[in-house]
Amino acid sequence: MKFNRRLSAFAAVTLVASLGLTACGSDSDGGGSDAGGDTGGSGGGDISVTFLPKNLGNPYFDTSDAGGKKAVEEFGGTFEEVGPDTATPDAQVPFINTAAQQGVSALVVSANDPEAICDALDEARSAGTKIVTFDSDTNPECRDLYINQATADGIAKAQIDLIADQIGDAGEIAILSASANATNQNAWIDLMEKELSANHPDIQLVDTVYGDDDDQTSFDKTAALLQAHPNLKGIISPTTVGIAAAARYLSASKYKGKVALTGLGTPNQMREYVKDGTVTAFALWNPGDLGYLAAYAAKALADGDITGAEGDSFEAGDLGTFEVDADATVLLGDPFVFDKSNIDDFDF
Ligand code: RAM
Repeated sequence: MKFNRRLSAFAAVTLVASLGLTACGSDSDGGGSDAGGDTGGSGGGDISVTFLPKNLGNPYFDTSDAGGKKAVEEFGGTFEEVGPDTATPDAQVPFINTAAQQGVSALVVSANDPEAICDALDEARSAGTKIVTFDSDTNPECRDLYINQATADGIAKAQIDLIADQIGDAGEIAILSASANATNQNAWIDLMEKELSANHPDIQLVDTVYGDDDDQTSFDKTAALLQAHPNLKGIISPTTVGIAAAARYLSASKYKGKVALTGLGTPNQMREYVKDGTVTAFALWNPGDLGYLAAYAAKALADGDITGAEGDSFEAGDLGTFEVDADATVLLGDPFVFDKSNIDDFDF
């Protein structure tokens, strides 16, 4: 449970400014990193925090990990970001093993699969490393804490409300997701399907395809979807990589303005498509806040201030005080909807 803020336009701009979150700031070179990669951020302090995103080269994780770096610098720890090039289930394992061998205080990871990295995480925990998942969880027993960007119900409902509004609450839609095993997208898709059958009887979900959080694959899957379903009215892409690639495809096609597109995107990647009329509205949270909160949670665990028990509370710098909910989960806030009236207020 969170006590003190939601993502309002004002707060987001203020926080973006205070975190220094311009488009993409991180230590990543965007092209993969060696498991023993460069140490970024300021040294000092005795807390070392390694961020391990689903893959490198995704502006969403550039922003979240820059938020984490900012937090680690604030508390005088050592920050590192490592990660694979592709978001495949076990690609993160060697990076987890290296972090454990290095004896880092905490590993902050967005999981490509709920189970595939659990053995490696167990070994790291046995070696004394605290495990914080953020963005995409593992099975709960594999980590100390999960930092959740918004409730899965809220994320699912926001996307269904958006597409229903954009297609007149009737017709065929499809989902363009990330990788097939992604814990976060799969939870959202499951809840979107339930929301459709409960409250939108005239919308038919005709296909769900996977772009693997890879730009070209997502682009190609969009083209294939449109070809396979000539009556498609809309696409939901609950991934920042997918929605940006789908928007690029639609904006240069005959489907522009005819097939609706919504989902989860970053304002900087989606701005041109909102302005050119390809996209009306989409949702997200502030990934910088998410990484910042995850880093402070990692510190609280490493310092022994919290164990992940329900009711534990900790300070997260500029974001204030947060409390641990059931299942060792901490909630950042609510999803936020971006459209042409507000998109220029954001820079991430
Ligand atoms: C992509 C990733 C990430 C997800 C966002 C919405 O960047 O799949 O896990 O949270 O989209």
